[in-house]
Amino acid sequence: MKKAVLVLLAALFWFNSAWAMGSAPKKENYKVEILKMEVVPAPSTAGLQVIKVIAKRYEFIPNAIEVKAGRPVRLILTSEDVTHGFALKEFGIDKQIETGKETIVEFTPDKTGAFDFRCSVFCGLGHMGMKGKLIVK
Ligand SMILES: [Cu+2]
Repeated sequence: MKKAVLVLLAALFWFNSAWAMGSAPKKENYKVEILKMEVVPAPSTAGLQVIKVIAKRYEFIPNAIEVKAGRPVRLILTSEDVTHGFALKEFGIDKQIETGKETIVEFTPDKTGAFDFRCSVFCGLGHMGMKGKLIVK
């Protein structure tokens, strides 16, 4: 008698799990609600001011760069001879300009005025005189 009950229970258990696995899931299990959708904007390049600057012993060309305040600036720096540097202390910039590649400096000037930039890598006897001005209007 006990054996018959066990067999019945086992059969019920099997039937139940087989039914659960094979049965079609209830529709509401697949209900997906979109509560919030955000559109993430790409970084803004609106008004980007792109300026190419050549560094060579012992000058920057151009040596006066004029930009507008509050708009992003991208300087594309290249060297025509040896490794130079581009230091613009007022905006916390100091980058090496290696020969044979472009060095990119990006910043947004948040104040107006004239600010000195200079070579920050010793490049020869005229190194100290290798400088220019950033004019932010
Ligand atoms: Cu230098």
